[in-house]
Amino acid sequence: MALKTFSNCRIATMEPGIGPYGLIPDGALVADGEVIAWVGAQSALPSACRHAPTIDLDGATVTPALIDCHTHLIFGGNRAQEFELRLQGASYEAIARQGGGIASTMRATRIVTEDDLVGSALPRLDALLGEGAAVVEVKSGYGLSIADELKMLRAARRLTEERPVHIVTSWLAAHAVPPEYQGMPDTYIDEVAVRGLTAAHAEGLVDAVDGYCESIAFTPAQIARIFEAADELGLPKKLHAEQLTNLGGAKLAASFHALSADHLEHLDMEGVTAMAQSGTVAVLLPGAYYTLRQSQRPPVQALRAAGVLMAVATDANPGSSPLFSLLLAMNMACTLFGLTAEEALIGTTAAAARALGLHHRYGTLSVGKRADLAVWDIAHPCELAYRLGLSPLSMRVIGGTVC
Ligand code: DI6
Ligand code: FE
Repeated sequence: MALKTFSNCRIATMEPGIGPYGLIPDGALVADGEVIAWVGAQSALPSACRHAPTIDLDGATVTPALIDCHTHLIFGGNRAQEFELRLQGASYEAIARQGGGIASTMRATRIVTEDDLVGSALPRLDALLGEGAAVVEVKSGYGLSIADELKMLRAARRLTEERPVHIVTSWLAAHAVPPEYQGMPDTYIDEVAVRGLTAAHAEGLVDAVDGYCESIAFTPAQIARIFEAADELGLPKKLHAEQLTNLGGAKLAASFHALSADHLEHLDMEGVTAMAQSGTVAVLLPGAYYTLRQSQRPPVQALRAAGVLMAVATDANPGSSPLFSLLLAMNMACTLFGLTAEEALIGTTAAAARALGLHHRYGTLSVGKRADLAVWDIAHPCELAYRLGLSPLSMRVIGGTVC
């Protein structure tokens, strides 16, 4: 046993059933190697743990390390020029239809190497880790050929060789129709999205399968084909749904028992009910809503009333959400979407873990889960969603080890 005690702290366990934030005001936590062996009131610390090496946290606040459950961290180039065009009045959809948008990042991603993709993603990853993240989901979707999609996911996997982080990969070949398949979206789904999935899965590159169900991307029928392929391989599913229009994507995702449906600004009651019944997590992405200056907000009150778990993520990408701060995403989820500060923290911990199917090991602080901690120089966990542009992180602990 390699016990290590973290003492003298306020612990937001995020465990349900023990009050707001699952808070233990005068707490201690014991890690046995990578796993939590004990957590509770400092006064109740078992005597066997009192002699373990101890890190005195001096009254700091401890939360589960944060989880960004929706990012596009791997990409070439940037789209600052499209930002300027949008400021002059061009719409996101119009830019996409004129060959910009995802197609523009596709061109910039195809011409760079796997090494380049790793190198350019590291500063973005470091921004997330610097605010206490330990798990980051990363999607493909800017290669749009089998070789380039595989290149993206190989680069995503390599991030774990460079930093202490758990990376979850999603196969998002169904993101846009590349120019060589223009007018032939169904052929693209068969020849690239489905065939490439089999190849990527065989190489161990895929943890989940995602799609972009949208008027400027793919229809529910096309998404269903890639989801059927995911089912055959036993892979979990997620979906970009109801962001700009309502195509019934969330309902489709729920019918496949998807882990999550993401965005959801245009979600209707039928979709809410379907998600509640299937236990599909609603991933809210306020960075995209903000960047695209949308006006319709996701139906947070209806989701809450139906008992749909809400996660919050950055959607970090070069076009619709150049946001690399989970704390700011939490603040936006409160200010723009009406989440409570506690819901925002659930959104980047317990709910985010569930949106990735990792809730058995991540997302709350209880015995048997990973000793992945964020230690904050704050007096109460509600402060995490409160400030803009100032990270109070003082320590990150990954698998019981101080980073
Ligand atoms: N996530 C996505 O995948 C798309 N929108 C979103 O919020 C497209 C991202 C992009 O413009 O590159
Ligand atoms: Fe996205």
